[in-house]
Amino acid sequence: MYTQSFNVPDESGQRTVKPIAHTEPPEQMARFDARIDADGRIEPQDWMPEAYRKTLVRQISQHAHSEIVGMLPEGNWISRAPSLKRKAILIAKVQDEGGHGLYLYSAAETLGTSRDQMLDALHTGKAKYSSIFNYPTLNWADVGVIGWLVDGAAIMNQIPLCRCSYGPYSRAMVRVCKEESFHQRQGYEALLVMMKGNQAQKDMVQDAVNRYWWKCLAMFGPPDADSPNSAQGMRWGIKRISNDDLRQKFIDATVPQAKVLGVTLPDPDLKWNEERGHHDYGQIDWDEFWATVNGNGPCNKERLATRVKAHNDGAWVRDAALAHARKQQQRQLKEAA
Ligand code: BYC
Repeated sequence: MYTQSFNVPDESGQRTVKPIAHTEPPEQMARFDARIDADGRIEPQDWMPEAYRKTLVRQISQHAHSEIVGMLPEGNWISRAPSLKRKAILIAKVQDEGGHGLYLYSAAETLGTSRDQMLDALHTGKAKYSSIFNYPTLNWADVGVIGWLVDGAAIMNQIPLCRCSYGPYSRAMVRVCKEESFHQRQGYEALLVMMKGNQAQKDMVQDAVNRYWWKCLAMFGPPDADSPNSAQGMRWGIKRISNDDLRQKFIDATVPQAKVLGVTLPDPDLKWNEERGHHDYGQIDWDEFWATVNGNGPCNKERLATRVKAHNDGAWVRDAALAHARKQQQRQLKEAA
């Protein structure tokens, strides 16, 4: 359904980017710019401007946080999955999200930040994570809809990141996208089965779609005109496709899937525009989005409290792993002496 071969004209290159005020050495800066212009990769040992490093730490750590907070709404359904098969699939999916968090924290660590710093920013509410995980999962169909729409939106956003200019991030994204593709398909398949069931099951799916559709469209971030980080992110080859263009691609890809599934997308303004060659769609509630991003969504407090508790409850595991590593190191030193 989704491929890694998007080839979309990168209009961002034409956008005017204000030069960032910096005191970077001009020669190194020129070499860096030339590599970016040639669509080369920047690796951890390479020189990079401080603002590029900071932007990557911000985006990659927010992405990592989204993965581990994203485990929570679905994790709530592991004990209530309707069959052994669905339970096994859901456990594997939630575990994958934990793995994505680990690749991404590792990628961010190559930029000189520590895992502890990043987690501290998350746990104290300073760091952002995806708005979508601050909404509740009220019924089993929500789990299917998260796979179909949330993971579908995530793949749409993440496939271009496989071509991100920072090597460790782009390589991590290749594997993440492959796994996300499985997640998306399992969600869609679970919903297809429910839509062949009784009326109550069909209603459950429609209810979940109604509650998640608009929130998924907001996942792509604010409109391009209100996106302060886009122009510079595009210039640096971190972002390859703009927030609005990705949102449009997601809508265009999802409408036919909804038809096959037999659900209605809850937007009376959603219709094909022959002239544009895309679907028109209604207004996203950006006030609600910002309230959620700023900590006032329905589940923000619960998500953070659960995350902090999980981290604190896991302290003994980290202590044990460290003690084991120290013991092994001492043994090796003794043997080498
Ligand atoms: N939620 O200038 P903009 C997953 C923030 S994981 C919260 O456009 P940028 C999954 C943005 O950070 C999905 N905040 O920013 C996991 C910025 O604030 P700061 C996560 C948002 O960076 C488990 C401000 O708004 N994916 O799918 O150019 C289970 C202005 O925005 C959101 C990633 O993280 C949002 N939705 O573009 C299932 C992908 N949108 O930092 C599924 C990597 C925007 O200036 N990240 N903000 O304070 C990206 O591609 C980009 O960072 C974004 C935003 C497109 C998200």
